[in-house]
Amino acid sequence: PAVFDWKDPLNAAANYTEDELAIAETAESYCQERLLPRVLEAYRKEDYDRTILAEMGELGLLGATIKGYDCAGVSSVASGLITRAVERVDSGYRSGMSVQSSLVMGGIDEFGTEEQKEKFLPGLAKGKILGCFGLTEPNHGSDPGSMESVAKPHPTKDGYYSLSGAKTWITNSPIADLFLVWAKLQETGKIRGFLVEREKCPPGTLETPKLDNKNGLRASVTGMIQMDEVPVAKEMMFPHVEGLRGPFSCLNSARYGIAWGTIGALEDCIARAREYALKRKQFKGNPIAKYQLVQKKLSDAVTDAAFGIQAAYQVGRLKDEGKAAPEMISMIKRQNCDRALINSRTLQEVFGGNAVSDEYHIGRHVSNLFVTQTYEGQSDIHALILGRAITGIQAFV
Ligand code: TGC
Ligand code: FAD
Repeated sequence: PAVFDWKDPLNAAANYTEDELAIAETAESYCQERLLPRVLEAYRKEDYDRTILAEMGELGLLGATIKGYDCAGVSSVASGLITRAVERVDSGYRSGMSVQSSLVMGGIDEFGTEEQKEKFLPGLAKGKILGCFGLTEPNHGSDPGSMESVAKPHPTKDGYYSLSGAKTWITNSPIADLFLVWAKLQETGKIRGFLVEREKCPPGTLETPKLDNKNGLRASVTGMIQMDEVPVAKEMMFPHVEGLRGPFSCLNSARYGIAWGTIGALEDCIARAREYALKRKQFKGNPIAKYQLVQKKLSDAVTDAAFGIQAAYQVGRLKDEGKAAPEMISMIKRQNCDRALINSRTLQEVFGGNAVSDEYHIGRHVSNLFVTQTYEGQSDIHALILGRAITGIQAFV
């Protein structure tokens, strides 16, 4: 007879291939055994351990959908399962991985020259080179098309551009070796992608100050990229993509991953709240799990998590067939981030005063999930992307 499993209510596991199940198992074991024991200290000290990316690289978890260049070449569903496993522990750990895998490696794989791919992808795949993605600027977040960063012909070095401008809220920037920076080419006014290597920047041209004292995503390092006439060889520009299509194509993969990941975080909240509700007794020795109001909170969260996984799965299969429209990704990114945030916040109530202690983990997920709802297109921006597709009318400006 069919059995209901609260951990996988719609039996999503039946959809996955043997390979996908094995990859999910590897990722889950690594995350629970190696990441979970580190997360509280990392979060308290706002400290990201860069060896995590090397460990993930060893397991083939970075840039996992890329074929060749020492990458695993797995399906989009498998990469979603990896992301979900990592974010079950912490959204910040998933963030560090997403930037490396989807935004930097994905960008190079899609738009880089063969030389750029051979030079950077194998090192990025092993976590030996650490990447970051600079799109957002202090004055331009939701509207990156208005960016001010500029690439001019270098005044003294032939064959080089000179990059100037500032990027902010950049995951991994303070410790990154390689910067995928988006700036407008002065000659054309069009946005182009540039690969900037920290070690090649003359002193004083590139600064990456850390943004301290965040109240979310503290296990991930975030900073600025300040560029003052950084010399970049012309062959370090992506040759064939111009305009916002470049950065947004990278974002399609990262946003897809966030749709899986945030459900992983919600699933962790569910498991912890369920366990707590079964153990905690109030009023005549009853476990609080006996009370209807508590059961409803769990039912809502379990339902949203199950629907979220099914939707992400569907888009993953379409992605591999080349049939995933960006609006589908906006839909699952927005819905899963919003539902994960709302449900985790409601489940926080189940823990009573103990929710305030970080050892119960729930407060950390709630704070992190606010960030996931904000970056890679805030939820209202994704609503407007969907609204434009539904009505044909642009609402941004
Ligand atoms: P719009 O007119 O819509 O488009 C301009 C050009 O871009 C193309 N395009 C896309 N191409 C591929 N995939 C997509 N999803 C695309 N969306 C748009 C479009 O076809 C067009 O191409 P072309 O060739 O005709 O020029 O541009 P717009 O300026 O009106 O865009 C508006 C809007 C709001 C949709 C867009 O600006 C937006 O999505 N804003 C949100 C900004 C955002 O997501 N920033 C993310 C920064 S990176 C980050 O947060 C990383 S956090 C990572 C972590 O730590 O995990
Ligand atoms: P704003 O654009 O100022 O938006 C503020 C509010 O106004 C939002 O609610 C927004 O929805 C709303 N709003 C704006 N315009 C409209 C409109 N037309 N209609 C209705 N509502 C609107 N960026 C990178 O490039 N790389 C990274 O690695 C990266 N990592 C990040 C890590 C963290 C921890 C954080 C917090 C951010 C990161 N970001 C990164 C930046 C992130 O993508 C931006 O914060 C996000 O795109 C929103 O931009 P903003 O903060 O400038 O908000």
